[in-house]
Amino acid sequence: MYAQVVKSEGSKTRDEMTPEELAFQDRIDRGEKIEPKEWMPEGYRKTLIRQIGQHAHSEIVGQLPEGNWITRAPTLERKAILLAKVQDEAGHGLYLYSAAETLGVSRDELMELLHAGKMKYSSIFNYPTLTWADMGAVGWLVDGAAIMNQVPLQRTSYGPYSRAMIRICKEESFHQRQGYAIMMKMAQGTPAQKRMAQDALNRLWYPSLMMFGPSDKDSVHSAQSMAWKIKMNTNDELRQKFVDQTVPQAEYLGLTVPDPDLKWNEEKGGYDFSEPDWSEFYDVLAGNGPCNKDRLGARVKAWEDGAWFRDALVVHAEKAAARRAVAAE
Ligand code: FAQ
Repeated sequence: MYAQVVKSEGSKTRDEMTPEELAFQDRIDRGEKIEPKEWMPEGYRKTLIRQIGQHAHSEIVGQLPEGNWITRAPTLERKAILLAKVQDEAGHGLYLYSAAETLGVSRDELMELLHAGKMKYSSIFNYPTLTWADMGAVGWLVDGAAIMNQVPLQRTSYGPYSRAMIRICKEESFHQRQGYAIMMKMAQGTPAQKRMAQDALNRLWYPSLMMFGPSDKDSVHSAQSMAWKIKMNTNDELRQKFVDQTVPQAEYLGLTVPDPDLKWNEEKGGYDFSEPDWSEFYDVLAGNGPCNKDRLGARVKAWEDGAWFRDALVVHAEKAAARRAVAAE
């Protein structure tokens, strides 16, 4: 199985593997889960920290574009739903930071790397949320893309990551449905509301397609990550599935996907569609998206503002431990 996968940068063929690496690869190929204290190649550990850490950061940075609308939600019910969704994202971040901690990296270390710009978070969160319809489009498209990527990750080879994904996916489906419900309301509303819904789709369509990462020919990590079952599908496979699922949903809403070349291809049983502008993608990754500075600035500020509370928790824990030690004497 491993030999069939295209060799990626830094990956080894079976002939190049040590006996330990071969035994590890065989466990992966048999579908066994790898657990924290077990032996693993250093590259496997590093790749997991990179991907899980990036994913965790995406969840907490991803709170910001929607957090922006909590105080302006149109009804009490919408506000309660949005609040719950944004809180769920914080929870997802925590499951994932905990999964990363089992690989020997602390949450504080990951935060430091994020704040120093040395770790990434999903490009999508560097775009602004300009109208209430964006809350619908984020839930529908962004959570929709997230689910498409994350459902297969429930079967990923690293136990703690796979278990975190099972919980996360349950909540993400609710997120997508609440987004689609907002889109339905807007699309069936006044002409101005329908225009807002269309405008949100126009702005968020291509950034959502970018969430799956560069096209397969430019993906650095896919081959090795798939051999290790850290990733279960290629970026293009998931992007195609997302387009095929989402286009009929847009049609049902009476909205137009902003791609003049979008066309059903009978032969492949899927849509042909235009690629996103990859130069824009790499520019956003380099820190030059419309909101990169705001997003990172907000995270750094939240971290600094919360320092007194983290310190107080440590002091409290130390005092409680000291009291327990005295009581035990
Ligand atoms: N944004 O070789 P590949 C959510 C980087 S869902 C930023 O193909 P890989 C839920 C990539 O890291 C969003 N960077 O990389 C939510 C690598 O750079 P590096 C988060 C990107 O890892 C919804 C380079 O490009 N989900 O937050 C992106 O094999 C609503 C080369 O790319 C996950 O993270 C991008 N879009 O595949 C929250 C899922 N794409 O690290 C709130 C888990 C690529 O070498 C509201 N992650 N890069 O410096 C994955 O499945 C993978 O990491 C991919 C990328 C598919 C994202």
